[in-house]
Parts: sequence; structure tokens; C-alpha cells
Amino acid sequence: MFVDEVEIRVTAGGGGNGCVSFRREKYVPRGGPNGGDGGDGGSVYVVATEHLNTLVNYRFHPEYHARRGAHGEGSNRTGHSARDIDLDVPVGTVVYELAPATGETRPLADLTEAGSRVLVAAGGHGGRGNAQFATSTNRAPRRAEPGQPGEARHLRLQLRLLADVGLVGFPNAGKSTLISRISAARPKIADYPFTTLTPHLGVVTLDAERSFVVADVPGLIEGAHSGHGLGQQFLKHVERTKVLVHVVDVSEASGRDPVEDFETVRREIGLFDPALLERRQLVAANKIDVLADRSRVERLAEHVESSGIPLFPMSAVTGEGVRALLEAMWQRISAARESERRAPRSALPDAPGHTVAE
Ligand SMILES: Nc1nc2c(ncn2[C@@H]2O[C@H](COP(=O)(O)OP(=O)(O)OP(=O)(O)O)[C@@H](O)[C@H]2O)c(=O)[nH]1
Ligand SMILES: [Mg+2]
Repeated sequence: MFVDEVEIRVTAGGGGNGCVSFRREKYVPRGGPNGGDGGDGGSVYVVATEHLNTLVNYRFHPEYHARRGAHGEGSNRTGHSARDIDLDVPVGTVVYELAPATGETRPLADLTEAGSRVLVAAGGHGGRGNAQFATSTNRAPRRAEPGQPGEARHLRLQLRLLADVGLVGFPNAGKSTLISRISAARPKIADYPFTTLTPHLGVVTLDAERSFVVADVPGLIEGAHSGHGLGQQFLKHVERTKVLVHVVDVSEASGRDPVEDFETVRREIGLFDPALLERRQLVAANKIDVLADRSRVERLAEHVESSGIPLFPMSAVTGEGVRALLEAMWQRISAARESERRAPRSALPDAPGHTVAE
């Protein structure tokens, strides 16, 4: 099951208490204080790993507690510190602190690299034992500290896939067919809308030096931004892409007008997040193998090229035109990588998901 958003509660362990104790030995009438310190409580961390691609585990286990530190003991024995807990999440997970009362969120970390690790709840320090309080004027202190409590937090974890290219378009346009042709990804393909229910990633390898990741997201329809169909909830997965490819079914079989299809999808994307429309975009005019009336492509080409978006006629089934599309994707990706090197994007996404435009 693909789950890309969960809420969990994490509680770090408290520190162990410091101990009050005095040496008691035969022939040593007044032994000094020897109460040891408490051990530190366990902390909770969130760690990105390449071995996961969903947050589904957290749907079923939303609570995590690290253990408390052991109390200090006599004979200057320090209590054991408790072990930290690492919560593994897929690379691309954004961690937010959630204020349950108000529903407000604050970003804590964006884990875009395998191995990135963020502290989400710090364990409490152990208290000092009475041995630490001895002074020249107070040689038998009866004082020790309690352990500090561990931090507790509500978190929202949101996975945003890391892909260079996002395939967007109407249901049935051929997005999954295209990703199956250009990568090893094998999402289900069928002649009905909403075949793809969750996003899929595929790695495209052009040659030894050039490869990139493509995301196939579920189809969008009119009203997707306000919850129609499936698409909108998955648009967060194209937020990180550098290039959007509009897959448009230009054949007569769609029963629709390709220009209108393109405009509908573009509108939905803009309503979800206007910044997405500033991405580099391409149009894949798909299913030309079954196209009778070439003017359908020509009209679409004129329409999109007037707003500076190039169009590539192709067939995901026969492979015609696919190579040219891939080269164009690569060109835009490398241009985007280059401009990011010069001006890196801000570190943290500000809000989980997006408020729907009125
Ligand atoms: N003739 C022809 N059929 C195609 C082409 N590309 C896709 N199809 C067919 O169109 C139908 C839908 O293809 P999918 O790849 O499942 O479409 P999708 O865009 O992933 O659809 P959703 O997952 O529902 O959003 C399938 O029957 C495909 O075989 C093409 O280039 N030519
Ligand atoms: Mg599909």
C-alpha cells in the first residue's frame, strides 16, 4: 500500500534520577557521598533510507516511545543511558511538527538524501547524584537531581517523491504506457480511466552518463484541485520535479479536444500551485499511431508553442517519437540542474500540502 502522509507521536525517554547514597564500610566511620548520576533518556530520530518507498508502517503504528535512562546507584554507579530510536522513512520525506490543538505545522526537516537524520524528540538528561554536590563546606550532601523529562512531539510526515520529470495528463492518456516503455517501471496499463492509483517512479537511462527519474502520477480531471478524481492529492509528488510533461491523447479515440484537455490539466495544476506552471514544460502528443486527422496535432502544437512549450508527436505503443522526447527532457533537466547549482532553492518547503485556491 502506498501511503504518503501520516501523523505520529514521538516521546523521548526521561533521564534517570541521580542517587543519594553514602559509603558504608567497616572501619570507615563517615564515608563520603557516592550516589551516581542518572543515565540519559533515549532520543527519537527520523532517518531517510532508500529501502522504503511508502510511509505505510506508520499508518498502523503511530506511537513511538524511547526508554528512560536508568537511575543512578550507590558506589558512584551511573545509570545506563537508554538507546535512541531511529524511525526509518523513505528519501523525500518532509517532517513537520504539528500543534494538535490548532492544526498548525512547522517544518523541521526535508530528508532528501539517504542517511539524513533529524532529531525529533530529545531524551532528558540524567540527574546528578549526590556525589557531585559535595563541597568543602558540605561533605555529606543529601541532594540529588531528578532526571529531566524527554521531549514529546506530534509529527506529520509527508512523502514527496524525488523525480526529475513528472508525467501529467488526463486519465487514459498513456502516461503509464510511456513510463513502461522508457524505464523498468511497470505500473498497470489498461483502457479505462484511473488505472494508476498511486505514483510510480522509473529511471530512464539514455547512456552511461545521462539518466534521470520520471514519475507517473494518477490522471487529473477537471476539478482535481478541489478533490475530484484522484489527481490532486498526488500533485505534491510533482512539486520537486524540474520538468513537467503533459501527456495528451491526440487521437480521435479520446472523444475530446486535445487543446481543451491540455488547458484543463494546466488549469488544475495552476490551481494546486501556480509555481508549478513556472517549471519547464513539454507536451507529448500521444497515440499518433491511431490518429487519422493530423490537424488535431497541428492545432495543439500551434496552441502550446504560442506559450513557448514545445510539442513532440509520439506513440508510447510503437515507440515513434519517444527518443526525441527523452532528449528534450534531458536537455531541460540539465538546464534546471545547472541553474539550481547557481541559485539553490530554499531549504524547507513551507507548508504540508497546499490550501486549495478559492
Ligand atoms: N494506440 C495507442 N494506444 C495507447 C498509446 N499509449 C497508451 N495507449 C493505450 O491507452 C490506454 C491507457 O493507457 P495508460 O498508459 O494506462 O494510460 P494512463 O495515462 O496511465 O491512464 P491512468 O492511469 O488511468 O491515468 C491503454 O489501453 C493503452 O494501451 C499509444 O501511443 N497508442
Ligand atoms: Mg496510468
